[in-house]
Amino acid sequence: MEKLIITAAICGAEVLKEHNPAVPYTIEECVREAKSAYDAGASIIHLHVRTDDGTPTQDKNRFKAVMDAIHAEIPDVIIQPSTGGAVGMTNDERLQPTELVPEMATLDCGTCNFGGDDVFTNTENTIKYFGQRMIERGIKPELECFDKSMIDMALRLQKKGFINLPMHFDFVMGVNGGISGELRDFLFLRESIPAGATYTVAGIGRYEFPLAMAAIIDGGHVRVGFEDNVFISKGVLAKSNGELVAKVVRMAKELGREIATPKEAREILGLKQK
Ligand code: KMH
Ligand code: ZN
Repeated sequence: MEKLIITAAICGAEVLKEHNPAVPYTIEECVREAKSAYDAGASIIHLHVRTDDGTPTQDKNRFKAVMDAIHAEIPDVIIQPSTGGAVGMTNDERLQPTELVPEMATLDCGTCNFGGDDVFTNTENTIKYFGQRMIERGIKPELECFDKSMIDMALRLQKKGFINLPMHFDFVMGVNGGISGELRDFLFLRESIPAGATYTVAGIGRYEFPLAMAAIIDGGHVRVGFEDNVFISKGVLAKSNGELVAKVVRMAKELGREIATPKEAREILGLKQK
């Protein structure tokens, strides 16, 4: 079986220090959390950035400063900026990190409720616009799907030329407004992507580790991190993103699945080697 790519979503846009004091806001805190995840076995850092007071921003200068600082510490790690940003941001605001031409970036494949009164808006035209931008800049999209319909959207837009092959999906499961994180729903999603595609699964909250286990067994890949879950076990806060990654590494080792280095992750995902 292919080696396991672990992505660490270290920061997110919604989770706060009030939820877990180790959630990073400053550049130094982002570097600390990225390094803890990398040292534990993560090969990809899914990145949101904040101003020092914790306000989410898509400012390209802030992204550059954080990405440069992470790469100064861990040069080979794959950094995957978010183009989702936070609910309510405009498309062009969200697209700013693509100006830095990262190896990868997220591409959100549909609109969904996002808890409370929030709606995370990604119309078909938005997805086409983002997909086209990523093709022009040679950025590999991680196709974030919060529901089955978003896989269908991605497949349709691939046929229309807005997404290149091979496709790499991220099943984000358990958002309040998206698909649940139950095993039957995981199987539904993973059976809905074409042969030749890869996927990672991001289980929100209590779904994080059960879905990681399912993907480890299935030959998929895994995303963990504070963006998705702040607990290492029921009621116990994780001390770092690295602690969450280390748990996935232990699970994989028990099941005989080896962990991919960044170089191996690039091979699996078809990225250029650095
Ligand atoms: N913050 C969410 C509204 C992404 O990174 O592309 C969107 C999000 C998706 O986190
Ligand atoms: Zn994100």
